[in-house]
Amino acid sequence: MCLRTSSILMLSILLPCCSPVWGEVDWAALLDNMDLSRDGTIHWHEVKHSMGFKGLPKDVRKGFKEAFNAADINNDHVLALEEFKAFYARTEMIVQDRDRQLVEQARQRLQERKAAPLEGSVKSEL
Ligand SMILES: [Ca+2]
Repeated sequence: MCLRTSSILMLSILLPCCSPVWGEVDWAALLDNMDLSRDGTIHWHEVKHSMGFKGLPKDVRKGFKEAFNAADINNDHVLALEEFKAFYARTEMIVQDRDRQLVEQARQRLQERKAAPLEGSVKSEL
């Protein structure tokens, strides 16, 4: 999956109503849509209240909080437009890492399942 597609998927999770499927990402419009308080910045509670956030796994939500803090360059507890873009880039990485982990876990389980009958037969011969 290319970064661009992943970015759009991430936006779809948080903002399913307005994510642009094709064309350029209109960051200002996305920020504006998420900006419940209409102050031109994104607060953490606005991320938490965005559609899809509550459905994310706990570790991903925790990662998003860390990403929010990391993106908040000037430590004013809100994200301006450039910080908002950085936040999204970080959330993309979190989701991609998690996808990789899930694939790796599934692969390991499969290998363990394949190995299990062999171990069983070895034990029964002893
Ligand atoms: Ca800030």
